[in-house]
Amino acid sequence: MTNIDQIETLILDIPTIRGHVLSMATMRTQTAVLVRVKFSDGSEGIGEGTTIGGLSYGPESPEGIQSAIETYIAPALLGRNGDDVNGALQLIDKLVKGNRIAKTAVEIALWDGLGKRLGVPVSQLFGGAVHERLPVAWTLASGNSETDITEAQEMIETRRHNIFKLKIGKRSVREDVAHVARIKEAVGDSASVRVDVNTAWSLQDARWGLKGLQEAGCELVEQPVPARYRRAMAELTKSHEIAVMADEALNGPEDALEVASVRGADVFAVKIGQSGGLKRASEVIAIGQAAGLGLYGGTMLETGLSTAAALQLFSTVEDLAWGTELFGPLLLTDEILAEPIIYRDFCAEVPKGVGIGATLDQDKIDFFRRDGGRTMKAVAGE
Ligand code: MUC
Ligand code: MG
Repeated sequence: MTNIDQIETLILDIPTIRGHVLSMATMRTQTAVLVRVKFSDGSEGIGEGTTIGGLSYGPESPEGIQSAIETYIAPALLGRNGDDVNGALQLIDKLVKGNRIAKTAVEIALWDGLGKRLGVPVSQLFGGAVHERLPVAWTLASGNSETDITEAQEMIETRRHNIFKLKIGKRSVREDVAHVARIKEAVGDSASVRVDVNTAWSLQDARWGLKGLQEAGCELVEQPVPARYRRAMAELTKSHEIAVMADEALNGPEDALEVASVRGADVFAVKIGQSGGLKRASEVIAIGQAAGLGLYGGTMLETGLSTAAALQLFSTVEDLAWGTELFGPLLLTDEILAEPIIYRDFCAEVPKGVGIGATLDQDKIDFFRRDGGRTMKAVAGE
């Protein structure tokens, strides 16, 4: 039996290439919690959990993610059979409520270790990849329309992205609609323009907002109202042609079922971190498919590590009608993978190789780690 011998965590702070202006926060760095699981046969698995803008996006902070893993999740897993991923998930769900991002980081490391020991990519553990590459959106969020237009045009010319998600909700609805209309006019039919309001609007704002966005040629609006406003989401979904996507409303399969049952969205933004891991994300996907909803591969702006894990899962999904936004590594000033994910022809390539298909660049980890060298360790038998 291959036991779980040791679980280490550390926090990285990596600057972003520009300020990333969202309705609730402006990001200048991204913080990632890395997990390394060591097994008794010498194999290892790595995983990562991120949130966005400290505690401004959701209820888990990077420090809370690290603490949940160190204090509650790691001690429960030490000494268990490393191949029994489902058993580990059941145990963690019993002992730890919520804390989905912390669970995700650990679960990815377990899948990665299992894939490496079996000599297969993680996609194989989910039935096998049906895509080698997936379309990737870019988020325009400089806070300035002119800068966003220049950025979009460069992305189209270099064939890196032709799907753009605009972050809105910080300014008035009228100003936001004008901003979106300018960008759509500048890119025309060469790109798909979508927006993410990150819950900033009231239902009243959203009624006006969706009307204006639709007239401006915007194709989709993500989470216009707060996550708990399911009936408002249902009303907006029913009364406008523009697609409505649920993001913050989807914290795992139970939420997915409730949103689907009130028809509170046309599209699910499936995020591995928000779902509680690859397995729970696959359950969210199954519910979306069964309800006839569109699917989109979302991100919590992870580094290449969990972006690779997300690509493994999404590569197994037959129809991701709205593509993905797995551009996290491209928003950061530096790469932490020894072999970065390849982005070309408007797509991200699914990493080849075993496990999640990611190897860390140790020099970069040493450079960006917050603690300057003090890894937190839980060791079996101690
Ligand atoms: C979100 O709310 O979807 C995804 C892309 C991006 O720029 O921010 C995230 C979060
Ligand atoms: Mg979103």
